[in-house]
Amino acid sequence: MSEDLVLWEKIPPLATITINRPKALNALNTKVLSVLDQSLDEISREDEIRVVIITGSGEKAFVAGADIAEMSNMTSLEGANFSRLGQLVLRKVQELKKPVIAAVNGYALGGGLELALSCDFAYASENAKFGLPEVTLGIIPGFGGTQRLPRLIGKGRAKELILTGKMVSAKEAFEMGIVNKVVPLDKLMESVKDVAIQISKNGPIALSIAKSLVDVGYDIPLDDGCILESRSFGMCCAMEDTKEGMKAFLEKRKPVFKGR
Ligand code: DAK
Repeated sequence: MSEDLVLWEKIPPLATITINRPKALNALNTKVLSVLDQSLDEISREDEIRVVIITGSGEKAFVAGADIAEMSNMTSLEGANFSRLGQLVLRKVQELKKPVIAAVNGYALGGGLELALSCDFAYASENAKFGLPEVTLGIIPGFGGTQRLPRLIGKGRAKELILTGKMVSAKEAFEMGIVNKVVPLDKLMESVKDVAIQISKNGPIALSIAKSLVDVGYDIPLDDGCILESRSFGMCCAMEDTKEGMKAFLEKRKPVFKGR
């Protein structure tokens, strides 16, 4: 069943999405992208889910890229549609109103690295490997890699990865700023869940606004970003959660956020 290509489980306040094609190292084909798209829609409607984790099935790969077998037979139109589907799904990850963390448990290549880049940040296992090997196949990254990677790690480092197509280790990826933390494979989900739980305790609307301010603000002039921040801050002042957060501080108790 195509639904099994992507599994998602909800253990509030977290949801974990698992790309589940381990025999093909979780490569992204049209069906996987479509089911991932549906899963994101379902998760976005669940208020009790506060933070989302994306990982890959098995111990070898997060996602080893877009599906080369499927792409090898595409016409120009099919290629453009496939690239657009991937870009739209990854944009949905980026714009989800809940923080999304990538738990990179192995190869994150091509579209797999691009999926991780669309998340808010990533932790990796020691065995993980990263790269954009598209040019070795005579193609270019098609799911936003030429745009998101330089924004994250700078143009020079991004171009080195994109133009060589080489793979780097989790340690190198950490040093470049692609991932925030590297842990042994058997500690990866525990580490990601720990930080996800920490995030989930914060006001959900504040999280959503802060996430979007960082993303939107990054691409506009500083002054415009600061104006956007002030307006958003003003909006926060009208929220029940803001009043609750500050009241709880003054009353020396933990806040109870309701997402209002
Ligand atoms: N697609 C399809 N199948 C894949 C795959 C992939 N990306 N990666 C691995 N597999 C399959 C292998 O074919 C193999 O299948 P069987 O032969 O068993 O049927 C199985 O997974 C296990 O792989 P290996 O036998 O190769 O395993 P190894 O441990 O020896 O090697 C590896 C692991 C990750 C180093 C190797 O599999 C590898 O190099 N994989 C390809 C990595 C890669 O090049 N990824 C980038 C794909 S390109 C665009 C849209 C999107 C994109 C670009 C343009 N537009 C339409 C404009 C994105 C492009 C990409 O992501």
